[in-house]
Amino acid sequence: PQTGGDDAVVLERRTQRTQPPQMYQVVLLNDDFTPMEFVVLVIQEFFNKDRETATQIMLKIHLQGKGVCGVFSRDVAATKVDQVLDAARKAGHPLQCLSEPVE
Ligand code: NFA
Repeated sequence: PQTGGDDAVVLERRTQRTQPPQMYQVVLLNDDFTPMEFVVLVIQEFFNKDRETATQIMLKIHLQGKGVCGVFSRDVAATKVDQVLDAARKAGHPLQCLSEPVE
């Protein structure tokens, strides 16, 4: 915008490109009770992973405490979290899932 001949401001605006939207990683957390098989099925179902990839992600969560299942726009990430928590609750498992901004 015109700011009355303030060159510093004009240069700033000309080089500031529109940023891509913030992305969110959906993370599953380890616990001592949720069966491994349930976690694998959840990762396959809601994150569209094949069984081998889902198993690798599950084992990473089991061994390291948490693991990223996918990266999405904010709305899609929130929906994934809801879907996972709903499935876990219905199955009676304490599996926890959250989303967090990437970087
Ligand atoms: N730690 C769980 C078990 O030993 C498996 C698990 C993995 C749970 C990943 C939650 C997330 N049954």
